[in-house]
Order: sequence, then structure tokens, then C-alpha cells
Amino acid sequence: MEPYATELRGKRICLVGFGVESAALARFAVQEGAAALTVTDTRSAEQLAGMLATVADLSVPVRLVAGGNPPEAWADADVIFVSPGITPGFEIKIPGIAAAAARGAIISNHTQLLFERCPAPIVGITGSSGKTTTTTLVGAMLHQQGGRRVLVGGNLGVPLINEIGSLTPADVVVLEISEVQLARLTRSPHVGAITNITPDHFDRYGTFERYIEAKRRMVRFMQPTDYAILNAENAPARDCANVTQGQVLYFSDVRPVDQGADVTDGAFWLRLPGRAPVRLCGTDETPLLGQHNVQNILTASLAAALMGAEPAALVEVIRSFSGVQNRLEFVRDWHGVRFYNDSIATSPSRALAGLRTFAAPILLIAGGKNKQLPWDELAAQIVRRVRVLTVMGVSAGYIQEAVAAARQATPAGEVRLEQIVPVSSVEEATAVLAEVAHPGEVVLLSPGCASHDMFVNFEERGRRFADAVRALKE
Ligand code: UMA
Repeated sequence: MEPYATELRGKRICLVGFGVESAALARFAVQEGAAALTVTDTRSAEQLAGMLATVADLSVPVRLVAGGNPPEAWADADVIFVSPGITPGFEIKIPGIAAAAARGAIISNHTQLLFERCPAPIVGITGSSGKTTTTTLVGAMLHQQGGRRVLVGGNLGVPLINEIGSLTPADVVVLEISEVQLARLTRSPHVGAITNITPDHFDRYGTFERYIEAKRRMVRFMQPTDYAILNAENAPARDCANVTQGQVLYFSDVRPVDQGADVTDGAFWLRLPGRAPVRLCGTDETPLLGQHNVQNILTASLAAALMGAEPAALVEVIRSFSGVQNRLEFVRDWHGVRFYNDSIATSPSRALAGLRTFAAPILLIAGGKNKQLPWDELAAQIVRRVRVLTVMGVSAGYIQEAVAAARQATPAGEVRLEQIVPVSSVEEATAVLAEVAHPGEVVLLSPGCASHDMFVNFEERGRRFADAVRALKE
């Protein structure tokens, strides 16, 4: 048998960062015959007790180095797996790991190992926004088609390494891949889609060009039998065609494409190479809101069709799929006021997409931890589309300044914004906006910032908003 690129049998493994991917890798490594396992995490042993419990049944004991990531944790390791949170840019920011690589240790991560070992074709989806919805849609379309095993996972929270032993080349794996997971990847999927590339994560990459470079890996290592699905209307994504040997297919929500998927005369169209164009259904037949979801549907339809899903299966899912939690999720109609949870909007460009979804006046909850991204475009739209703005978190002051500047630059007749209210919690924001909302208006949590200053993650932020909305008295 061919030796694996990353052999684990008899090896000493170190897992740097003890999150869900490391827990999955620990189990996999033991199954593969690893000789020793060390995990190291900056969190304390107490904080890691829950994670440790998930690997307590392994036949190889897990040595824990908690409260830091000191080099002694991997001093004798043959293979070092690094968690996504530790590879924010291209370089791993822990110098001792580079030294271990220099002495011959293999440095890898969950996504890379999955690509090395997975016997089934992989459909990978990345992009600055739309990843999770598109990935979920592709999975639903392939399930709807039936006839093969379909696994859906990746950045949306499900590490799949322990599933690959039961997979065959007849199955299919659908993976959401973040740029952090892409940053060290040296393989591309069989079908790889880039929904869009917009300024995000400047704090990690320093420049937009480096961020684009990470995303390009989705298609960079493709063979001519692979497929790259690119957004024709987004230059950084479209230009990825220049770095791939895969067959390039485009999608566009505004004009017909030669090969790919598009919107023509108000309907979704599929134009696969060597096949007659197919009209799927009207764009008004999906319960999903927003132009970005039109793009997500085009991407997903194309990816699923390339993996063998027939138009009938695509249409069934387009007509019935009503969205993913925290992504413009409809929460409640309360006295004619509609409440939407878009907690996933952790950057200004995502919040902008959320705002553009609604024609009705918006009451917006924004703020959180700023990722050093420009707010001017979003601020200009807030002034025009939002009637009442609440701001929270460490970036509240920054947002107020950006909005004040945008208001000065906007002709008076175009200003809708009446009031900015600083608040100290998402519950307070919900109460304040419920008080002043008129029937027909939309209350939207679309913060444009990361959540970590006030919440464990964006899911908790969304859940607390939805709970507060459901608790509003009739
Ligand atoms: N840690 C250290 N040293 C450091 C930094 C972190 O020890 O210098 C520790 C942390 O204390 C933590 C551990 O590393 O206990 C691992 O955390 P992690 O979040 O890096 O890893 P996982 O729990 O395995 O989660 C990862 C992804 N995390 C990140 O990308 C930061 C999850 O995406 C993903 O769902 C999961 O793998 C399954 O693939 C989260 C995310 O925020 C949701 N993704 C970003 C996004 O979607 O925008 C990219």
C-alpha cells in the first residue's frame, strides 16, 4: 500500500489548540495507531475539562499542557496538528513550531489530513459570505437526489475526519472551508466554489491581497478534470480563473453566462458544458430573502448539478429551503414588526448584504468587536435605510463616528436615520427597538462586527436576540 503523506501509525502526535477539530483528530490518530498524544491549549485545565472528557475513552492517554502553548509540548512530536485559530494568516504565529518543522516534524491540520485521506470526491465551498448557506444547500440538493451517501461538514462546525473510514469513492463530501483552513492546504477539491471575496479579516491578513491568496487555494491545485465555480460579478473571485487548471464555470445573478448558472428573465438557469440550458424555476419561488441568496442558490445548483443532481432535485430544494440559523433568519412577526436574526454578519460587507435585503425601514442592532475593517460604505447605507440604530460593544463609538460622517455627506432628502441609541446588551437593544418600531418595519440584528467582546460566539449572540424577541409580550 502507498504510504500516507501524513503517516500516524507509531507516531508521536501533538495537537496545538484543543477545539472540536483537535478532539476529532485525537480520536482518529489513536485509531490509526498513534504512539503518543499531547494536546496544548492557552486555556486552563479547568476550562478544558469538558473537552478532555470527550477523549477520556481513548486507549492512548492524552497528555495535557494547559495555560499556554510552550515548545516543550511538541518537543518530541513527529506530527503537529495546528488548530484554525492558531493560523490566522499564512504563518503560524508560534515560533517554536517553525523550529519543529526545521527538525523534520510534519506540520498539518484537520482539513489537510481530510483531503489527504478522503476516498470520496470533495465539494468545497468558500467565500467571504454565503459559505454556510451554500454548503447546506448543496448537501440538501444531493440528499434530495439520493442514491449515494452525502456528508456535510467543515467550518460550519462538523469535523469529518472520523467518518472517512466508512466512505467510498461513490460517496460525496460537501465541505465549508474557511480561509484559515485553506491557508495551509496543498490540495483542491474536485468541485470548488468561491462565492465572493470581499474585504474581511484584515486583522488576520494585513492586506486584501494576502486574504485573496488564501482563498485562491480552493482552485489552485485542481486538475483538468476538476471544476472551479466562480462569481462572474466579483473581480477577486472571477480572477481565480487565472490560477487554476480546473474547468471554470461562472455564475451571475445579473447577466447570462456561457457556461455555468445565471438569472435570466427572473428565473434560475443552469448551463452545463455539453448540455442544453435548463430553466430551473423563478427567483421568486425561493423562501430565501436577498440578492446574496440568489447567488448562493446559483452556486449551490451548479455544484450539486456537477455532482449529478438532476434539475428536479435542485428545484425541490430551491422551493423548500428556508434558511440557516443566524443568517437572515426570520424570528417573529410582533404587531406587524418583523424581527430578523443575521448574527453571522460579522463584517461590514455582510451587514450591508443584510440591509440591502429589505425595502422596508430598518431598525438595526450593530456593534461588537471591530475587525479593523472600513465602515464608510455600510455607514452610508445605514443613514439611508435605517430609521433607528442601536450600537453596542467595544466598537460602538467607532460606528457612531462613521455614521455621523456619512450623515454629513448625505443630501438631507436622502437621510432616513432619526436616532442612534447606545445600548449595553442585545436584550436592551431589542427592548428599545420594540418600543419605537412601527408596523411594517423590520428589526434586524446584523452587527457588522465579531461577537467576542460580549458573547462566546455569534451563535450565542443570535440565540440571545431570538430569545429576547420571543419573550416580547403580546
Ligand atoms: N488556542 C490556543 N492557542 C492560540 C489560539 C487558540 O491554544 O494561540 C486554542 C483555543 O483556546 C481553543 C483551541 O485553540 O481552545 C481551538 O480553537 P479553534 O477555534 O481554533 O478550533 P476548533 O474548535 O477546532 O474550531 C475550528 C474553527 N475555528 C476557527 O476557525 C477559529 C471553527 O470555525 C470550525 O467550525 C471548526 O474548526 C470545525 O471545522 C469557527 C469560526 O469562527 C466557527 N470560523 C471562522 C469563520 O467562520 O469566519 C473562520
